[in-house]
Amino acid sequence: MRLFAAVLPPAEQLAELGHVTDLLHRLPGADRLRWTSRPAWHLTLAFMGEVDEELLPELRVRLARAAHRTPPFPLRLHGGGHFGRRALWTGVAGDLDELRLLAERADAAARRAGVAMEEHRRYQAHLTLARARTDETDLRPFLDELHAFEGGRWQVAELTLVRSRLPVSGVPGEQPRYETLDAWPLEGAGGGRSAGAGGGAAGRAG
Ligand code: 2AM
Repeated sequence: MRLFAAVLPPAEQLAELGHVTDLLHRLPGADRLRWTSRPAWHLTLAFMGEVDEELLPELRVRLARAAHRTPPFPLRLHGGGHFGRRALWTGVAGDLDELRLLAERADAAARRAGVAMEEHRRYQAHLTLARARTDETDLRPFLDELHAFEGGRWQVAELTLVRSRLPVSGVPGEQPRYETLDAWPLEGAGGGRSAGAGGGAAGRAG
């Protein structure tokens, strides 16, 4: 099954983002983008791809441990950005060090559970809002609108394991469906940056 670890923003923050995307949807050219839908909005910590079901018990144990080590931390949705000429996203602000550590711990947890993770890329926290169908779409008006976006702060309190089911219908533009498999509370006491998979340990593990 196709899995990833994520932080799911609370309903209030998703509603705020919904107001912004309502504005974005009205901009010229919006129909040339494929928009992600609110139930699918998430911040990926670690993308695992296809994971053998046999690995799940060990993966759960290790993700629980990653959550146990990490203290709750503040985050807010913030601004916007793009990957290449096609992917439009909103970013985050707040305790980005703790977010990055949680991402590294989730990555290390998966590797140690036996998941063949891709090469470790620089972690860029983002929530994908839309993807352009071609390189010709001008993303600037959307980025301009997102520029001033500041979502309300929340306390990240959970690490979530999500299953992604890719569309099988062949209908163009159909989105994957996401299902929460499990979630673990962040329980670290704080000041935990020396505990566990800090700075690059994820790259060495496995
Ligand atoms: P994206 O939003 O930038 O596409 C589920 O696919 C989640 O995992 C998405 O948030 C996706 O990021 C992220 N992800 C990271 N690496 C991926 C990969 N190689 N293939 C698919 N999704 C990936």
